[in-house]
Amino acid sequence: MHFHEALARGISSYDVDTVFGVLGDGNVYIMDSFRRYANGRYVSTSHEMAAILAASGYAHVTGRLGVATVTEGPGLTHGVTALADAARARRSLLVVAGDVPVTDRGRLHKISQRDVVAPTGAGFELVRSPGTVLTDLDTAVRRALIEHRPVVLSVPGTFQWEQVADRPVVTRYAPPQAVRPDPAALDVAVGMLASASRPVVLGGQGAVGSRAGAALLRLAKRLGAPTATTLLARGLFADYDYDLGVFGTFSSPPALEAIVTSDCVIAFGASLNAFTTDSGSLLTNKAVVQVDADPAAIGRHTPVSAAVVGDAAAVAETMVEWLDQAEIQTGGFCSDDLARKLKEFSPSPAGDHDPSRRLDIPWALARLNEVFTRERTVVFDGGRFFLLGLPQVEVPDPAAYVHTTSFASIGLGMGHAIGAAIGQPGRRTLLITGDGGFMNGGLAEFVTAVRHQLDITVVILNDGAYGTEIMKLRRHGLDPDICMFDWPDLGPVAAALGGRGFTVHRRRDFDLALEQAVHAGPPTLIDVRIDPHTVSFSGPDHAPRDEE
Ligand SMILES: Cc1ncc(C[n+]2csc(CCOP(=O)(O)OP(=O)(O)O)c2C)c(N)n1
Repeated sequence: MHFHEALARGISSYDVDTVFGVLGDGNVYIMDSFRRYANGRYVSTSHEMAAILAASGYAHVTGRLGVATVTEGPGLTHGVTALADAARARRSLLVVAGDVPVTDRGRLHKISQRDVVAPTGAGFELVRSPGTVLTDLDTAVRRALIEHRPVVLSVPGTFQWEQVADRPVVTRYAPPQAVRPDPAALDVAVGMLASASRPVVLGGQGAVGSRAGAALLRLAKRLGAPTATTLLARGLFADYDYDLGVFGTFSSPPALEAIVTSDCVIAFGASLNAFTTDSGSLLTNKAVVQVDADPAAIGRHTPVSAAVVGDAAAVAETMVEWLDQAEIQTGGFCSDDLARKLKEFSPSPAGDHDPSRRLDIPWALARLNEVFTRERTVVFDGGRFFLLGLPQVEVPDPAAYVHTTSFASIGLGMGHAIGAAIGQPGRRTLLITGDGGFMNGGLAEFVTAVRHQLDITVVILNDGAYGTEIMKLRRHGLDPDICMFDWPDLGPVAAALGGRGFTVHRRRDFDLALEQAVHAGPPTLIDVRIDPHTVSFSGPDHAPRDEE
């Protein structure tokens, strides 16, 4: 068979039924074969950045390998930001990148793909010859799954129409195993838990990945400890009365109070970075036990008192067994008072409900949180509104929150939302974005959402400004004029693009738009007009103080 057919069939043999991409010389035959011979779904986006982001969002909500394809030269360079974001978010992606024929020296698209990929943090593999295509593909897939990052498979155009033998794929990928802890390391850690009187169990992304939520909760209950999560593991313990929510710079006041008075933190699959520890200050004067399947994660950001290398669920279960066997008495931190404070706290500010008032971010997000169905995937773009609004919008579980700012870029929300909507069609996808982020990377991909009729609702918190930059200029007493924009009304724009669109200025209009948005239909955009001068420009400063 032709090389492009062998590669397409090979990709599909990894249980891949959906590929996101933008086509060109370097990949059009491969994707044609993917549809023709492998019965695959090819989802075209407007821009390569969105194709890779969509694969990333898809990988996050499904837990499967995400796959994207780009063509030679600018096809790959357009995807660089998305590769950097997905690498930092630790998403397992295969990115099939067509390259120019090696014989074609003068080709305009020519660029060293390996050098383009290197600084993004993604991996790189080359198809070395037509005969090694399936081995090279397997290496790329295996690395993406094991290394939890995108791997770009560069496919020289010279091979496209060569004949290759029809062979089955032989994979060298071994699914992850629950690594049991070293008894000596466990002994030290359990000793610390046994002597703690106010421990907190903290779950991070690593605990989500190993499906350890239930085991961690059993340990927390055995210890009489509250739970907490990193930002990326939000919702891991959502139904527990003593769940503090996010541990770190996004903690609520009652959660912070509990964290500050705790004497021991046991972290599972959490890197303990500066956001989680508030630059280390939340761990002062506490015993810190870090559990991680990856030895390289231990102590990466902060010194710890005890370390256990192993699978989160396996370690938590063994800890409970040992505490039981030694008949260790624990408890006391989970009081009725703590449960009450956590329950009574609401991130939404109290206020009047006058429907004729102009819209502001806290009110709009509180309303959205209340009205928009709970069966939702929440995607936040980046900007000042993210810092103000993230705690207000609840997520049912960690897979239902797609983080898009691992590279601190604005404009990556819409691409992620597309992949999330395709990966979890039974859950409605809610994208919350600023106007700056939406114009940066969203508008062209709203068209993609319409073309594929995706169930996405986009809420634009539109203050007609780069709010984040306004804050910065104002701090120095400078005129924020250069950060102000006069965008057109985006509601009618969305309607012209084939979606449902609303531009709303007052609370009552937002309610009317939401009433329609809660019913499934074409992709919906609500352009929420916020008066920039009503937003607090002093906003929370969530940047870690001690960035590396
Ligand atoms: C790709 C990229 N360009 C520029 C920035 C700098 N930046 C950070 S926040 C921000 C403003 C975003 O504006 P908007 O989406 O309207 O959100 P707001 O801050 O107003 O809430 C900008 C330009 C960035 N982080 N990423």
